[in-house]
Amino acid sequence: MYPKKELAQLVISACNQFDIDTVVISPGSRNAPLTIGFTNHPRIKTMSIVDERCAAFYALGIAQQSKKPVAILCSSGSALLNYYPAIAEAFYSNIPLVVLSADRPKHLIDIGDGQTIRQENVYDNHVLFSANLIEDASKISFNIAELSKALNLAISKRGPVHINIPFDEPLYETVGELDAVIVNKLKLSFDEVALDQESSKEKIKEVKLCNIWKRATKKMILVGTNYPDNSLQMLLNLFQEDGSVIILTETTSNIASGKTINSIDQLIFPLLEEELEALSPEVLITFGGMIVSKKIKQFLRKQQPKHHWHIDALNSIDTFHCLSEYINETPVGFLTKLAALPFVESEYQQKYVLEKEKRAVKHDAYMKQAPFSDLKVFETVLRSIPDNSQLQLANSSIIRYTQLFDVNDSLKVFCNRGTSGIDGSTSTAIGAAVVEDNQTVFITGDLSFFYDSNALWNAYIPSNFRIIIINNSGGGIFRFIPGPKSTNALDYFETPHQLTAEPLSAMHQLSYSSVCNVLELKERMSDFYGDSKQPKILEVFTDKEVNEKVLKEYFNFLK
Ligand SMILES: Cc1ncc(C[n+]2csc(CCOP(=O)(O)OP(=O)(O)O)c2C)c(N)n1
Repeated sequence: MYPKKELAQLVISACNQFDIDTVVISPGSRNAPLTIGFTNHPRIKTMSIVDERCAAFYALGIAQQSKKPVAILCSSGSALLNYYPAIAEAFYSNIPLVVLSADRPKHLIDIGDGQTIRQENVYDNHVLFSANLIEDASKISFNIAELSKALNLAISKRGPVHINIPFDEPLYETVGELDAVIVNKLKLSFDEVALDQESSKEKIKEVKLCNIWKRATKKMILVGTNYPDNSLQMLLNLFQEDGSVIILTETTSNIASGKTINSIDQLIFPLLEEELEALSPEVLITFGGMIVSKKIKQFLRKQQPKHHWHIDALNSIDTFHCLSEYINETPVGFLTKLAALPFVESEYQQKYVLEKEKRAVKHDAYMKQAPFSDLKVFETVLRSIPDNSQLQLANSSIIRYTQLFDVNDSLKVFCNRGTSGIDGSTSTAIGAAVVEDNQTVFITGDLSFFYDSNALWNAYIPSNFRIIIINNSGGGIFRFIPGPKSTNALDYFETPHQLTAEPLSAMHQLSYSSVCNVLELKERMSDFYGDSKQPKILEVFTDKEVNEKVLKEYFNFLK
């Protein structure tokens, strides 16, 4: 059964043509023609999620892992505005999300019809393209061109696109098959367009850059959010043999630790101004997505390197206000050229490695006697995660605490750092778990968890999915960042509460347990990851005042 509407048939066929095989649908009537068509299409898998904000983050999680575009479909009105947080995240994290919003035809907008808003171009600041289709048989070529442009961009430029689709009533008329004429017309026009394979816009001044690289004795490679990648790992291993190169990574860089500096804050925090100066690079290479560490941003914005080259096949960003070259290539492509150059004698790397070793000794000494607190919980929890799991992290102190530890190299780690929101981490983690063969473990703070609690209103959560909530009765981050505590309005930052996840777990039929000391935690971790009929939640209660004291003491101890 397919919708009778030609426009709906076009959209469905276009998605199929571009190999979109997953559509997450939120209920409504205006989108009925597409709901009917997608749910009946043999090559398209559909899922139903009521809350559009959760639906969009869930789809984002699927696309994050499958690296393929995922479509989300909703009704008209405020429904599509609830997609916006995930669209912004997709925009800044380079995740292909195809937003399909059903609309009323133009003549029914702003005349007092229900569930109607101005939908055209509504996400314009954060999408790669807004296609505004028209339901009119004479506009078929226009609609095909718009669809083609939108879908091409989502795939080639990796990001969100919006396709707004107005439907007049009737909405529920159906036919037995998709119209072969429409499908063929569409196929022919798409064949002509052919996938827009990103052509290198700018030829890099290779010789010049290689000469700078060969001469420099202080070179830093800083990696942001990045997918696990064996070829890249092998290249970075080569650079570790060059004394003039130091590699700085974050947990979300998914690079094995070795000689890299993988706890940037831990390393930088105790350093004095002049020590930092000695460690500042002459050449800085960056690649990957967002960087979490505020300390490295402060450091490199102050001690600006003479040369900053950012490598990215899609976008250029000038995080440290001193970008000198944008290298429009893949990191593996460009680094392969540099790796072929001779190593340069220098003590630069060694200086970093010595600092790293000092911190590691202090870290271990502190952790041995650290009382039960968020910091201690992270040590225990991170050690417990089974090899090869996918680890999804929420914002904000969750990712920051994790960065203080050596995380098992076999884990794949992800966090919504595009916009660093606390509004969709659980939904994203569930989406990511659905397409992950191994177990997915999600660690979240309490505010983030309760914020996105509708994420659990989801019929597809795999039974091996695990949620660990660190419940410190509020936004713990606000006790650490400078500012909130100096005001008389801390409650408005931290937002203290007494909620627990137990009633929610019962409502959504998840297995629940809680702990409030280290012995219980260790004991619970021992059978937490094994097979189970239901996904599990473990809620770890910690004391915010102890957390604050312990983390401050920890950083002072590192000095
Ligand atoms: C949608 C959104 N609203 C507000 C914020 C600002 N914010 C950042 S962290 C945070 C508190 C998070 O608290 P919790 O999830 O309990 O984690 P904790 O800091 O305790 O680890 C808030 C409100 C945000 N990042 N995203």
